[in-house]
Amino acid sequence: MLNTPAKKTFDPTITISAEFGIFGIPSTEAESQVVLIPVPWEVTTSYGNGASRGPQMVRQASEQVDLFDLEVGKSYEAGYYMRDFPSDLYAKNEKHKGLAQELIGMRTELSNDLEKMDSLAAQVNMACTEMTQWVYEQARSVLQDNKLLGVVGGDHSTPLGAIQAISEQYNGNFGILHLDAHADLRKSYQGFTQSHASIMYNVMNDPRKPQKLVQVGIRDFCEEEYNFIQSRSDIKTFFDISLKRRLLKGETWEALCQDIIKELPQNVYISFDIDGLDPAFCPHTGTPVPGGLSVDQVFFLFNEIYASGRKIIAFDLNEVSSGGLEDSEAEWDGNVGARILYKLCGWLVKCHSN
Ligand SMILES: [Mn+2]
Repeated sequence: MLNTPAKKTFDPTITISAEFGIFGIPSTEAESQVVLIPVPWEVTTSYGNGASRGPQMVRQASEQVDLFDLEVGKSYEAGYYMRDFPSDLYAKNEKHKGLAQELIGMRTELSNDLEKMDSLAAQVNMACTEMTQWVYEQARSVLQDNKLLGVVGGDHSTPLGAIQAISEQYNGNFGILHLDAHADLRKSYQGFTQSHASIMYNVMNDPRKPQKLVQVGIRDFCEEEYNFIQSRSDIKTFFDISLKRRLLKGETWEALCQDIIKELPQNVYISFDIDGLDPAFCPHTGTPVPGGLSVDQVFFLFNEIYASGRKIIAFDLNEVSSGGLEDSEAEWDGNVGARILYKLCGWLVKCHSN
């Protein structure tokens, strides 16, 4: 049994490590039921910078979240723990992001040094594959310890290894609830096969794919992605425009949530790209798109998933970003991210109680 710790003052100068815990909960990994893996990675980020700062921003802002919560109750007593910041992975991210930027620059300038461009692409794709393997191994170790898993990115390419590990654990008997502005179903993006814009294409073409991919909030996608959605009976997309039209005509969000939940199997993995929200809640995320979900709508949806008797089995939260500013200048993004992370942890624990 843990006591509610006193709130700490926000200090952006503090270098945060695992000894500070998350949400101010002073439990060790061994004492915690939920283990979070930070993945500071944004190698293929195409537009805004700073998604690799996500784990630090969320951890820092988590100190301000009150543990008392009317929906998830005292789930936190199960203990939440974020693993230590992986400095080696962050260094690898910095190096390969540089190479990716160089390649994008050469493409833009229509360079004809094809050998160099091939070499850069190969190095970037290899680093991304190694990142996925690292996340897979981290996720496996959490699951083998009989703990509950959450991934905190990083850009949206980060959870692939975690989804593979979860799929093995559940023999493929699970669905993904994918909250995002983007369909993320591109075969590759800017020449990168493991791009943030390809995560769900990679997930759905993996032998360890889920039974169903249910996308919500999608409002930025290309024709190829739209056709891919239409061609697959195991993908159901609730486009933002369709949801908004129904709401504006007077349907309730509750009715829409029931339609979304009906598409999900019993076991639900949540992949939450913060840009699925209205950009007012994530102004510094890498690829913001107007429209989107409110925090209230998302929290309501989580509640309804639980009420339906479905089981949230793991999650990722990604694309919380500093936008390339100092972390402290994007404090709001971290604040919203931390509150979402808190609910995800809480519902995860509630779904595994009894
Ligand atoms: Mn995404």
